[in-house]
Amino acid sequence: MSVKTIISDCMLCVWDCGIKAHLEDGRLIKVEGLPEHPVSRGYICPRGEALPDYVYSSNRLRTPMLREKGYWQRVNWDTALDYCAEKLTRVKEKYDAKSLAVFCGSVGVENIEVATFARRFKGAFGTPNLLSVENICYRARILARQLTFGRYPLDDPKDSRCIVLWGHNPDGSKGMLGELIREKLAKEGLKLIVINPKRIPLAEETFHLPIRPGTDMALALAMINVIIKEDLYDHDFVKEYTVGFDELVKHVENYTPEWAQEITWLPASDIITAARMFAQVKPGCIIQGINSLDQHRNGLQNSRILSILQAITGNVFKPGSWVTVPRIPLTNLSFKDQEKPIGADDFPVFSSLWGRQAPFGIATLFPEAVLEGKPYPVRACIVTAANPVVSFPAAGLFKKAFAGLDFLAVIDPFFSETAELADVVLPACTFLEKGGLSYVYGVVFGEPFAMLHHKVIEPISDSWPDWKIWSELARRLGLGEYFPWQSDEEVMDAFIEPGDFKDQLKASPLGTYYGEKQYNVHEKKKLGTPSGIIELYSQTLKDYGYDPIPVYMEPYQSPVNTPELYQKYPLILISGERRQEYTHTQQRHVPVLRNSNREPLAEIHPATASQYGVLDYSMIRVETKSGSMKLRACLTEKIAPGVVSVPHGWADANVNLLVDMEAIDPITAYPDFKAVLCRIESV
Ligand SMILES: Nc1nc2c(c(=O)[nH]1)N[C@H]1C(S)=C(S)[C@@H](COP(=O)(O)OP(=O)(O)OC[C@H]3O[C@@H](n4cnc5c(=O)[nH]c(N)nc54)[C@H](O)[C@@H]3O)O[C@H]1N2
Ligand SMILES: Nc1nc2c(c(=O)[nH]1)N[C@H]1C(S)=C(S)[C@@H](COP(=O)(O)OP(=O)(O)OC[C@H]3O[C@@H](n4cnc5c(=O)[nH]c(N)nc54)[C@H](O)[C@@H]3O)O[C@H]1N2
Ligand code: SF4
Ligand SMILES: [Mo]
Repeated sequence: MSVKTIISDCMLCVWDCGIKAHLEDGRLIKVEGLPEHPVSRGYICPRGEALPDYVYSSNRLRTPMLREKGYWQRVNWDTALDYCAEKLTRVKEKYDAKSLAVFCGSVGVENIEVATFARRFKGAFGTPNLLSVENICYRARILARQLTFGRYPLDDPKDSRCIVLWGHNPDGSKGMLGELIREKLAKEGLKLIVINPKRIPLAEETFHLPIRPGTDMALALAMINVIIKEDLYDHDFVKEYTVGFDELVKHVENYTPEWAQEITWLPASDIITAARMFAQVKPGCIIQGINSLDQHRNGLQNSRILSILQAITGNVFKPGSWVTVPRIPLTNLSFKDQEKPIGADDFPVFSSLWGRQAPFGIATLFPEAVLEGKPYPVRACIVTAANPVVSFPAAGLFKKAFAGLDFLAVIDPFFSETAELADVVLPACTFLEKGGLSYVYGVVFGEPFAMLHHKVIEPISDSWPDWKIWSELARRLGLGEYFPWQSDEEVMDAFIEPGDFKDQLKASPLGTYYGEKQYNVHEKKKLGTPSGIIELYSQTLKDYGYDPIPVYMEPYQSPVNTPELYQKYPLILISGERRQEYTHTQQRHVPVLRNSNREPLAEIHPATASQYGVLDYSMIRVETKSGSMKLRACLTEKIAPGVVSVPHGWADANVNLLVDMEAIDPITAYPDFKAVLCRIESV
């Protein structure tokens, strides 16, 4: 028996933890964390440990599948790809190239190979329509920080003395951060503020503000009011490096803690304490939930106000605050769009900030483009590394749109719910079956670190890496010249120019730093904003007709904004808190994970449950004005009374049937996943 261990990293979710993959006779038998990995430091979550079961799952797609007259047939690659090429050619001739959309999920954004090839293909085909989770997930905060700082700084918790976990539960969504915070609490007496309608594990012994969902902006404005009134802001920093402070002072005058108390369900005294703590214990960083604030009709401004809070306390570009890292030197393999993607005209800041063209359109407008032909018809779609009929809001509408296309192909290692609607399904291999590059650490951790992603096993059955699928399809469309690569290695070489960095990566199996965190950049050079300094007041937003300083806005559905609806739906639904066992809609078929998290549960406070006669673990119906679903209740005092928290990603109990797109953010088109009015009843 031959035994082998391969150092690689897990790409099941965005954090890319280092792993040791143990093999016997070429078969993966065990996966452990990699203590030498400087970012994940040996951390591994249950999904990582379950990788052998995931990768060898009997649910894997083994060959391409073609649907003919309603029946699925296994076919070979030639048949499947010829069919796709013929359909795509027909759609292009009948409409034009831009009637094709390429749709990418979170893997399709984070995995450089999956993302790059999808992008390159759409460029070569001639459509500008790359649609992705960019406008439900991570982009709003990037944009908000760019608008404020002219670049994208990230929290630097290692060196912080005060951390604010704002709508973020690391134990569910970013385990290694939870470990780091616990170490700092034990060793360094870290001050931790948790702002969350739920008492998450890290809130147990620390300062917890159980806020009303969707009202974070009110809290932030009131904290700024206190910091200014009590003269706790960083005078020198504000004077030297920011623009718009005088306007900010006037702006927050009436946003007092007493005003915010009414709105947020938090006592004014706690708001004052939080403001003082954050302004006085330095360095400090707000670690913003990736989307608990952005997924709101005022989401971009929610992210902006946190940037302003960080700036006026001087917590920028210093160790332990928010810092930037250099960009990794990679070759851009995308084409420049010749036409505008859907949504570009209506969401100009999202689509092009200061002349930098975003390479994607507005995914939440996809149903409108398919079903109503607005702003022009989208008639064909290739979905890769995404399961939008479950993961996107207004799930019924998305399903209708995917079902209504002239042609739908899905590239996935598994037969997803979106694949069920397809004409052709193409079996991709998982990240363990291909080599690549892991570089997202700089973008999501602020660590300028990268490693070569080493292939662990051979592709299962007849599955192919994504690059090969796109390349072979392109060849059949006469676009082969743009896809000359023949192996994982050649693909990697295309990303990284030969030279020192490539040599360094190849010589470092455990990964390597490609640069250093950038401190004090504001002192050294002009920032990328029009003024060259930090913009508390954004003239850019003003010029586009948006608020230059964030104004508080109630969630669209709320006791205050829609009191009549509140009469009928007197509870607040929040959706999508992450669980260790699953990445979004994935892994439900992995027995060890399913055994530890069997079904979706609606978390409800016992006092709220008793008002509706709901017992623990009993079946309930959760209903919003858009739809209803059945699932079991989990009574817990951890969740604020009046709030119902439902996880996302469960195809048979899809919370996105309850979330609509009636009020999307006017700047980013994000939907509101987090504060929707609902009611519950026993069934
Ligand atoms: N296990 C696992 N990890 C993941 C993922 C996964 O699917 N599974 N997905 C990855 C991806 S793509 C993303 S985008 C991130 C998401 O990461 P996050 O958005 O940070 O998700 P959570 O850590 O679950 O934090 C959401 C928290 O916000 C709270 N919350 C809800 N509404 C509000 C509100 O209005 N205000 C405030 N202050 N808090 C609120 C919830 O109670 C919950 O504890 O996770 C990543 N990590
Ligand atoms: N209600 C609610 N809904 C939400 C959220 C929420 O908080 N609340 N969060 C949203 C967020 S932040 C996100 S990012 C989205 C995520 O939404 P999606 O990205 O659509 O969800 P996933 O389930 O991760 O789908 C990924 C698909 O990629 C496939 N896949 C895995 N590896 C590969 C590969 O190497 N190649 C290919 N081609 N396919 C692969 C998987 O099998 C799976 O079918 O969900 C969103 N939905
Ligand atoms: S799934 Fe778990 S082990 Fe894998 S990258 Fe994400 S957090 Fe790390
Ligand atoms: Mo996400």
